[in-house]
Amino acid sequence: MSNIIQESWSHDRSHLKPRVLHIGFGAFSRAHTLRYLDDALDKSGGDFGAVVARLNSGADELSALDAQDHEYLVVEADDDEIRARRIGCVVGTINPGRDGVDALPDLIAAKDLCLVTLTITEKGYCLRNGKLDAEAPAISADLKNAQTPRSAIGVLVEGLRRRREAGAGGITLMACDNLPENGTALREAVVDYARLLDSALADWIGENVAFPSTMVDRIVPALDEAGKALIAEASGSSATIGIVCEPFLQWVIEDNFAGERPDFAAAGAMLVDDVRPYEEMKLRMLNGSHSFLAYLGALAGHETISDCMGDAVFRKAARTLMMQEQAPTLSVPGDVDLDAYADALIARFSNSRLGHRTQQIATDGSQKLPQRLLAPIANHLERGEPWALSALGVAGWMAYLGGKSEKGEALKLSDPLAERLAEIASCNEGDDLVEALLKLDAIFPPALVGNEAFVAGINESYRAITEQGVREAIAQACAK
Ligand code: NAI
Ligand code: CS2
Repeated sequence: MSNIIQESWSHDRSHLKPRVLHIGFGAFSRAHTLRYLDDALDKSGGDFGAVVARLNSGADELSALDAQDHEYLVVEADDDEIRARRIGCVVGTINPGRDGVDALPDLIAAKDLCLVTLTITEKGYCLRNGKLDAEAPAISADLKNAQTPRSAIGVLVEGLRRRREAGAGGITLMACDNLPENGTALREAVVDYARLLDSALADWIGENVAFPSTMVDRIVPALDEAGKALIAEASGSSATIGIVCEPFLQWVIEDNFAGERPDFAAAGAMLVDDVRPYEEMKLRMLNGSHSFLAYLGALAGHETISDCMGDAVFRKAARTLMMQEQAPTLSVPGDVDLDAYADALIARFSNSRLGHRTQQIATDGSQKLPQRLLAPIANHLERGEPWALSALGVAGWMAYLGGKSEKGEALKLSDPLAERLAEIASCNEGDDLVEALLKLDAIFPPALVGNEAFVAGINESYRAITEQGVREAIAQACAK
């Protein structure tokens, strides 16, 4: 039996009102966004209770949370220590299937609501090359039924329409997903969508709604059986709702709000004028390395990120990728030590309590590759610097689409473009496969694909993986 340190909120729950709405109550927000909110209430007070929502699924779990008076447990674990923290900032739940399609837009229109936070995954923003994809099925369906929306963007805009009509004033919509300039991306999606319906509404949003960008960080794997057992052990009940995550957490928020907000700074969040340097550092060094390890690790038969860290070839490659191919593309504030950051990432990746599956991180590659691996490659091509490991990461994604590890295990493909990707992977091999995938301009910017060195580099890496095997290909790329 582990020695689990027990902690709980200390704020007065009876003061809380529905002031914050979180859309996308999945693994991450429980351990990060709401964890910060709970801590902000402890440190600084306020009446900022959160209503948590899921759009399309999860009604049963939300009802179970209602039955537990909205309390849940965050278990922060590494190989040295386990802390179980009870969270008390949630005051309600919404699921449109359970509560009706008006529940979310009506809450967004409520005068007391001052902040909407979102963790709806990269694909939830329905973007194509940084702009709203008006042809995405969820968006085109909502544009035809704007007052009964199902997509996140449709719900937000319908809520803002009602808010404007109610004269309830401005509000802040805060994206907390791993997208570059996520606030700008959310604003583009919301304003573009609104403009297709009503240009006066789009103008009102432009003037009254704030969209701060954020860099969010905490490794929170999907809950597995070991995690459930840990939560049961920490709480004494197998019914307790909870999540397991690493101890580390970080939040950098653009200081751009439309009105009141919880005192996130009191809980340790950094409020800054420009999030981009922090976000690029995290998206490239952490997430870029994660994706590299996910595709190549899964191909080599490694089940988790900590398994990859236990393999000297992968461990060395991750550190080399971070410092030789990702750090040189960054421009960070003077007090940020990238060497120390890389060391900390390797230690975080080595946390064997998390069981963070390579195949989980491998999901939605079409949404992740551009910011994680392709942007730094473009930077290297411009500067004439080496990018062999980044190339191997991209080629690893291509090889992963084949659906089998080197040990013959099935590799799951989960991606909004899955059908198209699987079709390409089943009809092509070798250079033809690479060529067919590079034609997907929703992933690969034409300027990059028009660069001969890029195409040659990806081809060479793909051949290295298929001819020499993943580990040998990595070892050779590290030596370049
Ligand atoms: P999850 O799978 O537990 O939850 C995903 C949430 O997004 C669910 O509430 C789901 O209903 C919603 N969702 C999925 N597709 C959607 C769509 N098309 N439209 C609207 N909502 C949709 O995943 P988790 O771990 O909570 O991660 C969610 C996002 O949070 C990630 O994609 C990432 O951008 C961000 N994040 C996650 C971290 C992690 O370690 N888990 C760390 C940092 C950021
Ligand atoms: C991961 C991230 O699933 C993924 O793609 O790279 O969710 C990662 O765990 C977080 O960004 C860590 O903050």
